Amino acid sequence: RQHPLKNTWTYWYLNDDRQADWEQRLKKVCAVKTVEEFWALQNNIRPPSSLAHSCDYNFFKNEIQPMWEVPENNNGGRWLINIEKGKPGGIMDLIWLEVILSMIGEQYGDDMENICGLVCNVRAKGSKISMWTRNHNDDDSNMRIGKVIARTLMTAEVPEQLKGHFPLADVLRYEDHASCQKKSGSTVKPKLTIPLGEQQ
Ligand code: M7G
Repeated sequence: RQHPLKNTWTYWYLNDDRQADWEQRLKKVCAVKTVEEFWALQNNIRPPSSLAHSCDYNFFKNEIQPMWEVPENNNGGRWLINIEKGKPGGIMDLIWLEVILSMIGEQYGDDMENICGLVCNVRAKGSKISMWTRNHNDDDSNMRIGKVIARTLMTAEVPEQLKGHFPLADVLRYEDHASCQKKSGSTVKPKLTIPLGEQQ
């Protein structure tokens, strides 16, 4: 007998075909409804660090499509974790897995309703992992969510060879999607920030 997850989660992949339209590059990989299905997929899919630059992974809740245009995201925003260029790939893979486990494990209480999914952008200029939330104006909910992400990163078990890279990130920044669409990510003024490394 399998152990059902509270929500169904879908893995999506964005390929690196730069000639194609962005929406055509986005493919649904697989949906998981149980703990066992999740690990069967996780153990067989390539980790983000082995994707080519310009590819993305998305891990989204229920039927939510990982794009700005859909109703669940068009008033939304994201908690952004920047992964400095040059960090070992294992850091990105660890953050990706730990934050996914916090979502499928329903660590966010009532704020789960505000969570849409998790994105990993694999980029030569520095990769990004971000949790998308539905309402960029709900500062209280977004702040509670950010604190759980921070705690997740600060309490993750870090393998010996990566211990020199603790904390796994310096700061979490919350940005609304509308600002990101207008400007390149690094110049968006965040609405909320959470420094890591302090008492969470
Ligand atoms: P990105 O992949 O979020 O960041 O956006 P990057 O600068 O690190 O690569 C890159 C480009 O992908 C955007 O300028 C859009 O052209 C396209 N794009 C990204 N997202 C998340 C969307 C989306 O949700 N919808 C559409 N239509 N295009 C998107």
